[in-house]
Amino acid sequence: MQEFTQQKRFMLVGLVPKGENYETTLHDMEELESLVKTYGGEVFAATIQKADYPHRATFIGSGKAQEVADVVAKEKIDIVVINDIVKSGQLYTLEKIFFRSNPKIKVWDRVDLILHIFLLHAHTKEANLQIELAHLRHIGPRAYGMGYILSRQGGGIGTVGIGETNTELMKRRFRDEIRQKLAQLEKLTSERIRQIEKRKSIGFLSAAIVGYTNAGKTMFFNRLTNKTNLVADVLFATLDSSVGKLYIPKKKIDIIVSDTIGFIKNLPPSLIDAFKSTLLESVNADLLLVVVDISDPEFADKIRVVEEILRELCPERKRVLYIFNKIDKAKVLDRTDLMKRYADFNPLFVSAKFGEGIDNLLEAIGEFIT
Ligand SMILES: Nc1nc2c(ncn2[C@@H]2O[C@H](COP(=O)(O)OP(=O)(O)OP(=O)(O)O)[C@@H](O)[C@H]2O)c(=O)[nH]1
Ligand SMILES: [Mg+2]
Repeated sequence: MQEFTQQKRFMLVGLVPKGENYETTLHDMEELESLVKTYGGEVFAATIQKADYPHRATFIGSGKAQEVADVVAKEKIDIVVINDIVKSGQLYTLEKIFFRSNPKIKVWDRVDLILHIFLLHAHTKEANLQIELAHLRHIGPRAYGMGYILSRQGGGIGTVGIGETNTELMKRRFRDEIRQKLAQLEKLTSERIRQIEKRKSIGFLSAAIVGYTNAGKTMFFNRLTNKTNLVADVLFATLDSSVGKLYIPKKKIDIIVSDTIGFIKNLPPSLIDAFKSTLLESVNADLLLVVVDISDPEFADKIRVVEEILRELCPERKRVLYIFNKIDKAKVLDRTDLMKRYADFNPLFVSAKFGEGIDNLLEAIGEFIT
């Protein structure tokens, strides 16, 4: 995969939309910086624009665009990321404006950045296919008519200028490629469904670990199942789903536990849709274990994001346990208050890292899983 050969220099651009406060945008920008680091890049400049509505042609407004162009030249920026979901045409216009500062400049939106990270971290065929599909759909209009085409090698993310090309031909290729990948993915999805059905028919109950990215889901999964899946202080370390067994003393049974891709703010529905195959394990589980990084000052906001995505994924409400993780790291931890605030979700307090609270958790799973 030719994702990056040398560290890229990034500039971030944020927009404070109507009704949102500056503080929230600042936190979002911090998260964007973590995403850039996860990708292996470094941030050399950032700017925030207050705008009630995104500008039609340039999203950030032409004055701001000019200002960014100057910084691109001065700081030798390779990639500008807009912290939002931005239309292809607007990204293209911005690229044209920044071209004079750096002819190789790339302008990405938040989704582009996430997709590039996904591509770096994908290890299974299913994950790769889902990402390629999501990318094709996201870049759709940019894939033809604007001098861009997807790199053919392994369907990777990458763009090669081709000048003037037959737009109709490209559109057809684009549609064929989507159809082909969908067919491949469908095969893998039915295999996954077959496995889930098989486990159900044997009588296995299942619990799915879900939550915001970097909450500690995989570390928690490893602790429960004695596995050694990759745990890392980056966003989206996990992109697949894996399953393991857990013995529940109270019921004297083994249950299936699954770990999967984490959630993040401002995911377009098409991206969630692309990962439906991977997320099947979670959707089909009898119990959801929502892992929350309680040492994160933004945890309440992240719980809201996770709840929103879960509502979309599983409209019929499942049994849920909130697992407040990283209690060893939390500076303030008012258990009584949290128990009250999240009483509907039977909060439990654990440290996946050091094992604290795991016995109580096994008790609770035994009680709630049916
Ligand atoms: N201090 C502390 N750190 C933890 C704990 N659990 C996880 N971590 C750390 O949190 C980081 C993320 O852990 P992961 O298990 O990879 O998190 P995840 O939710 O699977 O993340 P993604 O797969 O990237 O979405 C790692 O650096 C872990 O070492 C905990 O209980 N205490
Ligand atoms: Mg993980």
